[in-house]
Amino acid sequence: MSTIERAEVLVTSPGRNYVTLRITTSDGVTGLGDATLNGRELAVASYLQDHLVPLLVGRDPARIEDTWQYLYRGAYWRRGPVTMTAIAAVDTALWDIKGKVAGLPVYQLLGGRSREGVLVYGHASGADVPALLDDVARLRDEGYHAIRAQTAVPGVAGTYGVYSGSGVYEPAKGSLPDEQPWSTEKYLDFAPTYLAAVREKFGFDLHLLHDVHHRLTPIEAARLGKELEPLRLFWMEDPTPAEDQEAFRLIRQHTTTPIAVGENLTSIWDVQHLITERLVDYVRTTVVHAGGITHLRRIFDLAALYQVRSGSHGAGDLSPVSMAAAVHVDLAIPNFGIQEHMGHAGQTYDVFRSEVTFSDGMLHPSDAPGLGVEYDDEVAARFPYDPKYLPVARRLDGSVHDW
Ligand code: KDG
Ligand code: MG
Repeated sequence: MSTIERAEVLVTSPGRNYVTLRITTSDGVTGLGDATLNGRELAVASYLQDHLVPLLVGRDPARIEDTWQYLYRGAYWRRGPVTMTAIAAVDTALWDIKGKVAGLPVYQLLGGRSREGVLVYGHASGADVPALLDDVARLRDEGYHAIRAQTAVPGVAGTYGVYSGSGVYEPAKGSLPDEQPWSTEKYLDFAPTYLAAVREKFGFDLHLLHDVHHRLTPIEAARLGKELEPLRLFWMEDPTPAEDQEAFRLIRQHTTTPIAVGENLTSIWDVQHLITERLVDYVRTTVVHAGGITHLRRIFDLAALYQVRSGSHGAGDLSPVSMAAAVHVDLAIPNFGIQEHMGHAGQTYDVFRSEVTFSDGMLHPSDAPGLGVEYDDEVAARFPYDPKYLPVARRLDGSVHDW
């Protein structure tokens, strides 16, 4: 019987920090799993190195479900981003290995294609409305059929989602958290005007998305959703902090604007009521933060019963290993909705050589066995870990707000 011979925790920073688990079997087959938790990278690296790697060596790599149960139930301490990201890395690496052993891409192990490609949305942003409109045009010309729009709110420096300069958007910076001002009043007055400007210029033949990024109370979110109804958004994302499942009922009672939530939720229990009480339309949990392919599939299967669709998070802090795994899952599940696709810095792809391709607004996995991503140790060694924090938001009176 093949056994797990080695599990290595790899930390590198090609453009930003990534933590990766590489499992090697006694037959010499390797599998990769993303273990990146933005701003808390080393906590997951330690959880893996100090607590999970000793449990993996000698196990049968084919027993993915049993290993998942062993690491989740067997730990007594359950859920939470650090635990679930560490378990996800093990799970993803084992699916990669299973695909390589079978000689099949992972989506074939999940039941095969349910669609021709994975519809993705790109990120458009700008310091002001004209810059945003230019950015939407750029993405449309690149072939995107779905675009998320974010613009700086005048008088609110450092608004979430706005690129400063060129390259890939990266909110994590600085050896201490950047503190950014926030005004709900200014945001609520301004956001509907720029989303309307996008519709006015580009019409309705484009899926338009917007991320509120947890900033509103339920009644404020209800007001925004209602006001945005004529713009027919694909979704309004994270309108209120996601851990309060009950809060979504109030939003729901007031608006038909579709709601997406879940990028920072990590288990089926965190989305249970959102799904079973039909409080949201899209669940944004990911392979990397919600326990790997095994657990994400379980969440999406629950969602399918309630006509809730997937819309997984795909910001740059999810490594190309996560993105490849996401595309395999997205291709296979019946209730796929959309996949976020922010892209990565050029150096990132030098470390993670991914065979995922983009064409006509969709991502496609390769047919290589496993996930189709290789890790280059030599290039990775050129990019040492670089500590960074996500920002903290403060209201104009100085009190801490949700970032
Ligand atoms: O690490 C946090 C980011 O991934 C998050 O802020 C990005 O909200 C986000 C999104 O929708 O991509
Ligand atoms: Mg988001």
